[in-house]
Amino acid sequence: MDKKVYVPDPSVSRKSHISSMKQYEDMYKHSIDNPEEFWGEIAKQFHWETEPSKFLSYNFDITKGPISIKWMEGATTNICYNLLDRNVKNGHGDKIAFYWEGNDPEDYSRLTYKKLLEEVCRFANVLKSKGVSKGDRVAIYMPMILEVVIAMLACSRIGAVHTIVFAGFSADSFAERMLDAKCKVLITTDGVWRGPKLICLKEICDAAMERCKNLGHEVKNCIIVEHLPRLSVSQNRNGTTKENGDTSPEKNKIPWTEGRDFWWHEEMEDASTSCYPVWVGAEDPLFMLYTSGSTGKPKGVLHTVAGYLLYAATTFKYVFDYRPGDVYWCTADVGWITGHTYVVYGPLANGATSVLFEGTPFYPGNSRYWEVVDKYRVNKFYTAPTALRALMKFGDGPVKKHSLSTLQVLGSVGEPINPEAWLWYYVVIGHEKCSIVDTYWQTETGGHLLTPLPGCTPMKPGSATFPFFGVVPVLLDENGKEIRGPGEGYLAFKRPWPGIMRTLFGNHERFETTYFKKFPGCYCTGDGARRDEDGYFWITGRVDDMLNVSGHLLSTAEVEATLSAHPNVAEAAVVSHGHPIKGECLYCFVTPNEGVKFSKELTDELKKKVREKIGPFATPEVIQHAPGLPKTRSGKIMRRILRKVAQNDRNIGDISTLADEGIIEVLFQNRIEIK
Ligand code: 6R9
Repeated sequence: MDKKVYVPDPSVSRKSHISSMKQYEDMYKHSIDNPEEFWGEIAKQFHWETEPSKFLSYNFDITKGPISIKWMEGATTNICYNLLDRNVKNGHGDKIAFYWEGNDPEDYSRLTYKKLLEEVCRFANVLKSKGVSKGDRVAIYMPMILEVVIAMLACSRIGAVHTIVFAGFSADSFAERMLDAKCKVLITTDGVWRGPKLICLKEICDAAMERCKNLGHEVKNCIIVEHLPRLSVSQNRNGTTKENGDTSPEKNKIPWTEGRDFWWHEEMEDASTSCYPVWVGAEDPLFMLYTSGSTGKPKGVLHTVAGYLLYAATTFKYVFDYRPGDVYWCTADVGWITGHTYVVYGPLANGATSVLFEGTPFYPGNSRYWEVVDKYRVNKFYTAPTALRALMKFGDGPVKKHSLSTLQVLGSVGEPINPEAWLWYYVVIGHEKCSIVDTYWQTETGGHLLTPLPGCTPMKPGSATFPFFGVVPVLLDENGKEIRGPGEGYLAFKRPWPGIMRTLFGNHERFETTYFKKFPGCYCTGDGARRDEDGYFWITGRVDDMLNVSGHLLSTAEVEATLSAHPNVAEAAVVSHGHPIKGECLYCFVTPNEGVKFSKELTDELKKKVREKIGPFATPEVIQHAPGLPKTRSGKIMRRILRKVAQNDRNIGDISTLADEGIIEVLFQNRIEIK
């Protein structure tokens, strides 16, 4: 099945920015031969207060000195100015920047570019009044509401560095990040409804700020958006309560510290709607975002202004084939890099109209995504394989109730998309007329690295296909030797593209060691990949997830794809486990579809399938029932924990990124001993 190539519909190709592989190849070659000219041309559409003195300088080779990457050095600009003022000046002031769709379908609103600019200016003035200035770090712990975008852009308007922590992290994990970043101010909300569940964010923030204080760093101010007005019974600063018809007042009271805490709406009341942007250097920091290391403390990935702007804008334009009039929706939370680049910076840099969604795919029902697509006539949609697989479990019924006729481009990000999920996306969601863009990239890379282009790239289900402009991928073997032609190895990149991170905050040495030491001269992703006969790239997963069974090198992703291809399987994860004879063997975790019983027949069938598809050496040793899989809060399977379950080792280490701790015990209970 994964041999089939899906060629974009000619009617789509005719209209797309890049309509043939020939055109892609020419542009790609230009971006590599003359990056200065390629990116320089793109830079012209933006405002530069002063022009750069040098367009690109870098050292990617650690044996020759410290790693450094600089784009447009000497230029000054302001990213917020480029996203908002520039678009308003170009006549898009009344265009919708965001349609906001709340957790509750009855809750929705919209914001134009002009209004967004005003709100951003007001909040930038509020931040200034709290002593925030250029270079200061501001923590953001918020749900998907319009104020989160306002807060981010207000920071960038005054040169402050936002540090968003996904509002699902525990107080301790949040504190660790705020402490590392030495955040001066924190922006949050009183609480949020996630599906049917109410979460009091302010309580978590208080615990995190308390912990920071005990560890020697004080967050000076906390600004709180009142997000729950319809049910809120909140204690205001005079200690009085106001009630709006809620039946359980105690539950919704939020804790308050006089002098430190301020209501967003009260601060905004008198703030001016104009705020002159602070012109910052091209290489000044824009934001930092923590990403978990497999060991040790989280890494503060730092992105800078000019390069990130160029890359976010350009990838958004070409990968989603953006054109005026589009309604684009990326379901990612702003707490992740996808939310930064493809909910906020990329779309706004293009003057696009987006949907900002607060809810979940399952509330109030399993067709919520498709309802929202029809409601706003979304034509470009971007989500994660984990969401697709979760929705596939309920069959086609919830989808079929909706037209989805507006859809043109469907994006995927976060994990390899297994061919079944790809086909479901293509056939059931996209009605076989949409281009699927399987975008491979990382927090560290700022934007897409490998991806098909709509209407252009012939698609193979599960392949992230080819490099984006300016990106030079290589496959390396263990000794750093380049694998040319078809083959499998470590995925690395030979030179910087504008959106690559510049350092890990406060720890340049860790930055160099983690990404540049193993293969001098290359940025090492930590992922494995395969290149097929046609030059297509296939991500095989994290290199830690590779295994060697009786001398055969195998990626767990291949086995997972085979298992999840079974009609009764919803999801599968595979880890390696020590074996006295084979060296390593496959230990598999399988989640059956809704209503399917996990039986011996099923496991026998699955083993047979793997044997037929991959080879007898890959036959799973164990297939364990997993009612659920341990996942990060952004939906990635944590195979590290599964390895511990397989080994019966309860010493599972840092689980701050784990979404549901409860599942671990269940998995230990269901564990199967290898005979
Ligand atoms: C954007 C994002 C990065 C890791 C990356 C890789 C995996 C992301 C993928 C993919 C296969 C894709 N990954 N996209 N694997 N195909 N299309 O997810 O950033 O959270 O930093 O994760 O995710 O393993 O190294 P981040």
